[in-house]
Amino acid sequence: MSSLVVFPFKSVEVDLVLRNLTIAATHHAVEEVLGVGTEGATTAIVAETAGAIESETDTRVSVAIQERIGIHRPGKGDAMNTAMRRFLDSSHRYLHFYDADITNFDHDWIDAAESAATGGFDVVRHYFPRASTDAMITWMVTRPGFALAHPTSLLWRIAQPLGGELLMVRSAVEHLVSDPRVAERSDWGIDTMITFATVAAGLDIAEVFITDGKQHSLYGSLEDLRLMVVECFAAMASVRSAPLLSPGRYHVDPSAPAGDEVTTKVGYSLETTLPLLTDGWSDDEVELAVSVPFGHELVRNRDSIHFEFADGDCWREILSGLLDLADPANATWQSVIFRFWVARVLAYTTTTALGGHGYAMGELETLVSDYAAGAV
Ligand code: GDX
Ligand code: MG
Repeated sequence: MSSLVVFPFKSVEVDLVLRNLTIAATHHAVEEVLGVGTEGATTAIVAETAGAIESETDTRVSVAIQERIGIHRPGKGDAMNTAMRRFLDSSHRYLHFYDADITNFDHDWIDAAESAATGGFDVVRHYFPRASTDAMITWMVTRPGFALAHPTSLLWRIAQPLGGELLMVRSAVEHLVSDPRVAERSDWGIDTMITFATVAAGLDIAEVFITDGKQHSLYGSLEDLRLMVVECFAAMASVRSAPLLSPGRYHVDPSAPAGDEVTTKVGYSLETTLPLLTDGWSDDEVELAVSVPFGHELVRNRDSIHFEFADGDCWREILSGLLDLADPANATWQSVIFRFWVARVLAYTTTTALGGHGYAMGELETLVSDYAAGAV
């Protein structure tokens, strides 16, 4: 009985990575801890200190540079795929992944996952309360997209399909490593693809609730999320017609109301986000945008800011249109989808989100279920 805990890291403060490696290494069930970084100074410094943590904790601690495995942008996906291959070369029983920038990581995260895995689940996913204007890719792209494309599946019910905190048993990792769609996804799309592949294979999935939430670096303008929006959309769109086996066992821990820390948190800066809608339109973008439902509304932003049209009903049609036209390698398509998403996030932030945290979360959940119900 032993576990490998992996932290993919890039642009995270060295001390925070070291802190998290050390916490994982002191857990009784953990036999090995691995940081997977990109080539550069941070990885070199973390690697230099790994030996000291190993002696201090009497647990194997090492650092690897991510291999080039996928075909998309080399990113977090290559790091996770590198780790999954290393895990299969070891004899460990469970593989855990955690983001390296979590500032409130502790043994509870590991305990929660281990206990569900011991209870027989193949995949254990952590979920936690999030600010009503956080998780905007999950709420506006991944869950609604899965609801439209796979309405009778478990996919759209998964609370945090992009979550980087999860445990997988050996057979689940073997399955993922053998799936070319997972191996290819070297970018931010990896989380979407892992969610898809584990659900599609009918594995037994549990979602465990972390009451305190995840504290980590937040964003400035929505511009910080441009790549993630495009890559997560591309991953979701790539499996929109893929077949799924019947679902396995599924358990979700009940959630609890979010504390003040979460409910009062602002997800992003409104001021720096507005120009993303109005500035720099090319003729090609206009042409593509107007071929999508409500595209004429979006291109009005060339004259003045305009996002109120992007309510939940309208978003269903826009998202279906964007799924039909998906062309992820095309820069014009990337820009148009990003602008549509910004409009939707702003429309939601200035209406539903103002109703308070509990109300907004309820509305988002209802909207996703309505999309699924309407698509059956
Ligand atoms: N080795 C490696 N290479 N690590 C990376 C890379 C990369 O190219 N890019 C990011 N990371 C690490 C990063 O240092 C952190 O430990 C983790 O991956 C997540 O990245 P972060 O920048 O903290 O992403 P963020 O925005 O917190 O996103 C997380 O939550 C998203 C979500 O649920 O909304 C992350 O798990 C995303 O995959 C997920 O989409
Ligand atoms: Mg983070």
